[in-house]
Amino acid sequence: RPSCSATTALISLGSLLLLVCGLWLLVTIFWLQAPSNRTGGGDGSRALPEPQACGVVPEAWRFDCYPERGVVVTRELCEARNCCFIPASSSPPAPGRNGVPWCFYPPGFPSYSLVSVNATDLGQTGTLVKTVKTYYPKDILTLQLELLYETDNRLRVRITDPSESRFEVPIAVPKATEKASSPAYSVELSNEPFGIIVKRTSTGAVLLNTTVAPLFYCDQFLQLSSSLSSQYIYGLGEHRSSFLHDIHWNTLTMWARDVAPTELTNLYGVHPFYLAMDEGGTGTAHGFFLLNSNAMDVVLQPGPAITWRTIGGILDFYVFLGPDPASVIGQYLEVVGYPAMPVYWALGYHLCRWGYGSSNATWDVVKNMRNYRIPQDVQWNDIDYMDRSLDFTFDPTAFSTLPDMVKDLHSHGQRYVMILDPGISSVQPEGGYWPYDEGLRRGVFINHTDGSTLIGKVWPGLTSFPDFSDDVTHEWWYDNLKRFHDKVPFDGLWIDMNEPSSFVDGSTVGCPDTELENPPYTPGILGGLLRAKTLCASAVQKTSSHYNMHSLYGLLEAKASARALKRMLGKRAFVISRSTFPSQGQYSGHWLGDNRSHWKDMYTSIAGMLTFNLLGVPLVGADVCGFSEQTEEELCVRWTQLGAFYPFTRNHNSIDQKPQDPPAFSPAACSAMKQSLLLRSSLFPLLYTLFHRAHTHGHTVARPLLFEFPKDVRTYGIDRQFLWGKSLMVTPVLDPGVDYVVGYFPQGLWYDYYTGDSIRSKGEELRLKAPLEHINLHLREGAVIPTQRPNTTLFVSSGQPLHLVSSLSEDGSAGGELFWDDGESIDTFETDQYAHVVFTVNTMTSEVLHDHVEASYITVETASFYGVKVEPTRVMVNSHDAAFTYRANQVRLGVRSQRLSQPYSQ
Ligand code: MIG
Repeated sequence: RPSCSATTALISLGSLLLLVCGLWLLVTIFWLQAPSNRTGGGDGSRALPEPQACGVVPEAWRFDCYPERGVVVTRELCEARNCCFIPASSSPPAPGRNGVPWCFYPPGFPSYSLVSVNATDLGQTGTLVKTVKTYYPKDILTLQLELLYETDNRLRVRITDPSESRFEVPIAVPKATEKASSPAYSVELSNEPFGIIVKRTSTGAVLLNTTVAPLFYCDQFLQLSSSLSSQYIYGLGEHRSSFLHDIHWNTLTMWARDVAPTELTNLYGVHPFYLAMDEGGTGTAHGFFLLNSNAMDVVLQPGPAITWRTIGGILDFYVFLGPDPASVIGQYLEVVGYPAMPVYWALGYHLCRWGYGSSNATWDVVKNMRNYRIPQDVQWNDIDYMDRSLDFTFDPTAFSTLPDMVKDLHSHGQRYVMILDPGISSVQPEGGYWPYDEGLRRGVFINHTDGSTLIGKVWPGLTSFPDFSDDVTHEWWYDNLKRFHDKVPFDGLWIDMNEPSSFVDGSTVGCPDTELENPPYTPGILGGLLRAKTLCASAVQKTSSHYNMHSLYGLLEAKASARALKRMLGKRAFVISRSTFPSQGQYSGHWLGDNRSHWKDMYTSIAGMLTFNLLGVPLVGADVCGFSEQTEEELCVRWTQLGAFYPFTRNHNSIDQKPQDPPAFSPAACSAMKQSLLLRSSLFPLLYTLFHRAHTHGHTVARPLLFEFPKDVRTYGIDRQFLWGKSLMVTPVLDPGVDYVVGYFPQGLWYDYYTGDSIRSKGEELRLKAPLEHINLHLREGAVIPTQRPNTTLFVSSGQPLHLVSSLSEDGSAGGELFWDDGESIDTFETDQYAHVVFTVNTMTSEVLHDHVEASYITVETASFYGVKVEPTRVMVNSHDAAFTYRANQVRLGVRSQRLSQPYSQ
């Protein structure tokens, strides 16, 4: 049977030698031999498309028929695929971007037909058939279609091979039991060629239309295209880009990869999900999620349209109807899982670097921070703490005092986190190495197809890689962690290099030459090969081949790590992972990887942070002050200020760079950093409550402006500002040498967070003062924000009374809430061990919605009200006169440690 890998022809093209499929010839033979296989109309010829037919396809709607890289696509090659060849009028829009395709599918290019449809309990099922094979091997000519009307706002579509089971992503998704009763969507099926059109019932907006290009379903080449409802597309991580994706011939390749964040390159994580605004600027939004873990290209083109091109698994996708952006995210997270509630200290200030060199040097940094009374909750160590880079060891000389340092951290209410890499040394160090020996004994490592252990190379040298898709490995991982914890009582884990990363391609002995290693089509992966800087695609894991499991490595390691920590410590797990996949937020947070100490990297971190909030991993931040290259003082101050508003804030630095912890800078810079960290601690009650909302409702923590102002198109591209929750707007300085910043203020009333000064915006850009020690923060009208007196650790500050800040709307009202629990017990919400207080200003009331012993610990000491237009003559708290001051529209009140709840009695 015709197959690219089986049959090749050498075509000489001027001085260029190209190896391509001998396809035209083979297809012809097929037609002569099997004409009776064809069904449906058509004259049976596969003549080249008519030039007129090609010419009518507008450039924006040309779907690439020749996506192979490194090939100069000629008319001959293109026509061998029966595609249209028209050299485009313009050159590619940006280097690395593949502009208008010169070779594209003609109208009527062979695709599947829908030959039968039947109703099912949950929707419909149908059969798709096709008679003409494509130019990729192993076409699956009969497919099963399943439409599942799972909820009123969620449609699921599965296209599978009815004759053979194919790989499916091993994450738990909800199973619907009855068909949605009044879906917000309607589905139309096109028979010939087959296509799905999904519309929003209320507006008729077309959210999906897959008839725009042929469907491919070969064993290793599955492709689905659709129109997009608008040019406003978000998500599709992990990539370095603006928050709003450029749809101008932008190919986003997905395949977990260890590489410093670079534009147009596949990075550490894989998230085939997008959020899109509907057409017409109505503010409604929808989402799309392709549940597939294989290497893939996601092509955005100006149609606007999208193509999903994956090399394995099945086509299994969801459409989420919103209708507002925030509900789209909530609906997506219902499928992949809400993020875990973080342990309270996860939200504190983390300090780290590669190359402290010794435990005493690390300890000195902590002590210095204490001397300056700069907040610090967590101290970290990078790989230099290890003995010869071996996991579960520490350097007996340079880090001999590590256990003492960790005890000292604990006695100061601080925590300790260290790095672990998945690569386990396979060379016997002197004295043996239990993790490897025991791992071999239990069979936890990933093997070659011949059953031998796959050996790669990472920091310790030759390494084997645990297969976290196997529960046996989880148990072994736990045992290792426990043995190490008995020596060094760490509190959380930093899991790095888990793409998984290797310094050699595939393995030390290479990889076999198989279809998995050399698929007929390879997406635009950095390095050009699936095995580039990772394991062989053919390597064997418990659940499936590494070909299918590769991009799940970080997810499954995080799952093993979180499980182990919970079991060992009996508290919520703290895990930060470099590689991520949908549902990651249930197990870990994420940092954005190896950025550089550049202003541009600080700016792009906002898009990264916002995107991961959309992807259900709200505990996210970038290396503050920059990882590689030398930072500078001004950058580091501005970055610490911005970082104070990352949901996860960690200053981290590469080896051989000068120290960049706050005391390493001038007194003025250090004090500016300290102020921003104190500010962050003071906002902990708000931040913690937002994480509760993320955990229970799938809300974002760091939130793009468009989520709160979806009707204001001017917010759609904003990624230099963001919100915490719905009300606190952060406008950081992202440029050197300025003492002002321009920010966009959506229409409404805003208050300067520090002064209470009001701004009434028509929806305009404003120039704000921003001296070096200042980060602009504004409160939107109608909010009540719980804050606390800050201290050097959250352990201390979280015991302080509340100060409530209210920003009155025009009619004098405001509202807010507080979630409070012991900060570290597992599942406090699920087991009713929490307090939930709602604040409402009209006359200000606070109502304990959910009472618990936690509520009796909370007291309110002071309150500010922004936007009180007339000086009051009297202010009363619980029918007693209260002392207050009035100045420039604001009332500040002493409440004298008012309890929010009666002392708790059971
Ligand atoms: O090959 O552990 O992204 O944060 O400092 C580099 C050393 C390995 C990469 C991580 C970075 C960390 C570094 N690691």
